[in-house]
Amino acid sequence: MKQVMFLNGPNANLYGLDPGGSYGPDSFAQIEAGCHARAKALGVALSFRQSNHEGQLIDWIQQARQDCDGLLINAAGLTYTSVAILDALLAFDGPIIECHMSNIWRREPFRSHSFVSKAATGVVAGLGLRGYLLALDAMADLIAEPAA
Ligand code: DHK
Repeated sequence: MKQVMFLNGPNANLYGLDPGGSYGPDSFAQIEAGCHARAKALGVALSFRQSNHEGQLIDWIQQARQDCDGLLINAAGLTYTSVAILDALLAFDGPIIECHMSNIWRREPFRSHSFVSKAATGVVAGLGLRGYLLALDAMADLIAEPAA
């Protein structure tokens, strides 16, 4: 079975606590459960993780080099600051999908420059949980074995 890792950065654990805010009503636990259900339906093994710590995220990206066929990442606030996360992503050989709950280009100008995008195969933003599920669909396609 193909393996994918979905990494979530700082403060993603707070999603859903401000339903009127930028990230919508879904809690992090609901997002995680939704992604696991979609991965199961797609026949893909999913490791879904969150950390508030840059070094932990980098360790997981490096681990994915050995364990995973594809990587999805919402680096949250580190998207705009972390050259170290970009460097770790550039060392990953498989497809990478950058995800954001909100439409980052519709928000403050400082959210318009993503280091992660320099390593990403594609980007999904602004669609909340729906976007995470679409990203998993796309990843399953990207890592599928070519038809014999
Ligand atoms: C999540 C965050 O925590 C913010 O720092 C980013 C991203 C946007 C999101 O939309 O999921 O700016």
